[in-house]
Amino acid sequence: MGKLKENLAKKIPDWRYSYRQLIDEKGDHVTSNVTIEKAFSGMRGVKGMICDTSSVTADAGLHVRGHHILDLVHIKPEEVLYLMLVGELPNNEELEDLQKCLHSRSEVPQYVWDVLNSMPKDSHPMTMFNTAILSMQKESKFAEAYDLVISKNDYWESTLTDGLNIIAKLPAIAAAIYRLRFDKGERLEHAGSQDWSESFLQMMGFEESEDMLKMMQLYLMLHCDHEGGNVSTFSALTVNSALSDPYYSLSAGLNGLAGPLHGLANQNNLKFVLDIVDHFKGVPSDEELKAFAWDRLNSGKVIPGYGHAVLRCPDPRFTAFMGFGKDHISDSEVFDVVTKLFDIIPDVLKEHGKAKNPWPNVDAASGSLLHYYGLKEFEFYTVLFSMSRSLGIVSQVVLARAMGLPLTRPKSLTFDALNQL
Ligand code: CMX
Repeated sequence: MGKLKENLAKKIPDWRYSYRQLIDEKGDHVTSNVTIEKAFSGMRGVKGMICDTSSVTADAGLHVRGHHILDLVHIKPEEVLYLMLVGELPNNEELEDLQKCLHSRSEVPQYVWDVLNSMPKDSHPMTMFNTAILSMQKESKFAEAYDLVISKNDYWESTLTDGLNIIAKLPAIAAAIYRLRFDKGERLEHAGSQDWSESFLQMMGFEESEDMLKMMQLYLMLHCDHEGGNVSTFSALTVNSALSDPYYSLSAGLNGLAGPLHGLANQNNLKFVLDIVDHFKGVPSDEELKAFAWDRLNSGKVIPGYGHAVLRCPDPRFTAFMGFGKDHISDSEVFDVVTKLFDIIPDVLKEHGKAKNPWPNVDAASGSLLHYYGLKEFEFYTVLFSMSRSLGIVSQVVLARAMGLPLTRPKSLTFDALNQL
């Protein structure tokens, strides 16, 4: 774990001190008022938890450790992992050290392949991915250390070990699922690259392409984190707060990512776009597209890739993908439809009058880039989102253990109790 662990260990004592000091000095400060309406609205806007890896503002979107996401589009997923954990970007030596560390832990136990091979051939790739992670739980160093009654102050170390052990194996696991699930032939072994995204593409069986590698690095970086209250991260943190180890916590969180209102929207968005291309035999006119969107809304379905629980602007991660697409993609009906949807859908949703945020989110553009580079099996897309989101979830559970955050346990009230307030 080398430099990452060394540098994180140096930071933790100061962070612990600052947390303690904040609670001592401002512990009774009110962050939000919780109304009955909030209790019925998924706790929207209730500021009742802490996350230091990233923050999301309604008008500018994601900031990772204070850096706006559009200022980070050049960095690799490994770098964003380091940034989330340590609070600073790694230098070249620290990056190489982390890549080496991940590479050295990347071998996947044979029983994981046996589990995947025994699953029904039409299992969703997300089910396979989360099952593979959970099946490795017996490897947990945290669970082992907990049984040996280590100090609470040291929980973060074995949590970090588990987290990096899992992250290191995700490219091989995801690539194997891709090949198995979509009949791409035998599983491919590591070809030796220490770059997390490159070794993933190699094991998937894609020809070497600098542009595709750049796109994959961007993809796996952009989805890394979105503060602490989103369904996947919040679920993972809740499970981890019971001191369930990172294998349990991560697979629990990623099960939430598999929902159509969350990460699954990326597969649904591309399906929507392909349906449009198919229906109109190409790129429709504005009027045709508008009518198509209204038909979908009138049938009670959401427009996947649009709307957000926190954002009230076009998601900067969408902007990053569109920027990449404009620089690298020509002659793609799919990308043209995605571009046109951005012109049409916000006004349609405004007129529809329900969505609080009519703008595109991260899932509105990502699929069109994957499709362009030949990764057309859209049922696989949420696995890619999961690989990236694992970086943020692991970072957050490591920090939660380092700060000794307690069991998550909000209070619920019965309808009668609320009614009597
Ligand atoms: N299309 C149609 N209706 C939408 C909509 C959309 N894209 N976005 C919101 N609405 C509707 C909601 O379904 C809700 O309707 P009801 O009152 O009938 O239940 C109403 O507008 C109010 O919702 P909201 O407060 O604006 O949005 P929420 O915070 O409840 O939900 C989200 C946010 C993302 C789930 C929602 O916008 C949505 O369903 N979008 C489409 C799915 C999607 O793209 N999800 C991915 C989000 C990013 C991610 O996590 O990956």
